[in-house]
Amino acid sequence: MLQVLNGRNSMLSAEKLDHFRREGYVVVPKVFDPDRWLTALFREYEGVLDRLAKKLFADGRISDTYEHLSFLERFIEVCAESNETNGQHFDFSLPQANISHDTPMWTGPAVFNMLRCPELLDLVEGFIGPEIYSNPVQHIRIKVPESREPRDPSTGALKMGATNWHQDNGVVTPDADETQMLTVWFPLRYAGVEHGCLQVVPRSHERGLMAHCPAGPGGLQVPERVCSREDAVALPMQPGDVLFLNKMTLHNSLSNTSNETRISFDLRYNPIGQPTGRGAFPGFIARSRQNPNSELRDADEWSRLWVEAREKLADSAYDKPFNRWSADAPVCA
Ligand SMILES: O=C(O)CCC(=O)C(=O)O
Ligand SMILES: [Fe+2]
Repeated sequence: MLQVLNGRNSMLSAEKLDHFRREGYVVVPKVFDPDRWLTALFREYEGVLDRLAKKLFADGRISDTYEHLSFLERFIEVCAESNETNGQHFDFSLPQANISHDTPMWTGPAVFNMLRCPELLDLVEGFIGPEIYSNPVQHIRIKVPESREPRDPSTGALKMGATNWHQDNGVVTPDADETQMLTVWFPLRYAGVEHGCLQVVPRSHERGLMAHCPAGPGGLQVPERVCSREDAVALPMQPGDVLFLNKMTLHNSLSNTSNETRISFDLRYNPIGQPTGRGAFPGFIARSRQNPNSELRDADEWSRLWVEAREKLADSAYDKPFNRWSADAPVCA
């Protein structure tokens, strides 16, 4: 049985919605046409990487610009040789600390279009209703094979590595605890178990917010004794497939043991008017049936909002915490 939204045949069947409610997550296959939507994205990212490689080469950080390689292979070589993860150059968000006027980011039109992809929003509408705000807790994650991944020269630790076990409600500020935040994750290339796809603990969303402990560079982790991951399910996905996650569902990613780069988007949406949990960053109205004119349709304006946020944060020595957790909590000992 299909729910018909906006005259379009949404792929959110009653069965899928039911799975989401019961299990705390659902993967919907073939939501959007990967050729149409992802080609435009890769074109932008190729430009970003080309400029980055040329700059690193000019600065003597790499011995070759690796122009002859495809985007994902070139990215591996540039990261391995520069010993930098370089992810911030591609991200459509800012870091949570040390923001300066020239902190890199990429808020190009193809990214903005992806955030507003009608096929995607049709499904989002099935979960949170037709008044949809694009929450600024969002990232592109480009994870090179661990065998080539940059490491901290003093500790030898991977600079990025697998994502720790967490709930997305745990990574936002408490003002968003009542927000109906929906996580939307999708790969831009096939993400199998060997590439480090996502894993979820089914039904963990019923357990409420769990204690998180600071772990790794800027990361958070729910300790094993707080919630077992024995029942975790790995979710290999094809480009065009989309995972929807409840904000309380415990999840992580596997390590990338393959020799290919894992590349994904994680986005969040919430009903218009609810706190995003990252108030220093700009969101926008992605869809409003009540007031269509309030929708942001201008990619340049979106990009300008991010630049404005960066200027403000760089100027203000922003020192408010981005999450509520402390390493001193007894549960983290
Ligand atoms: O892509 C990853 O490795 C982690 C993504 C994640 O935690 C999320 O989308 O909420
Ligand atoms: Fe997450």
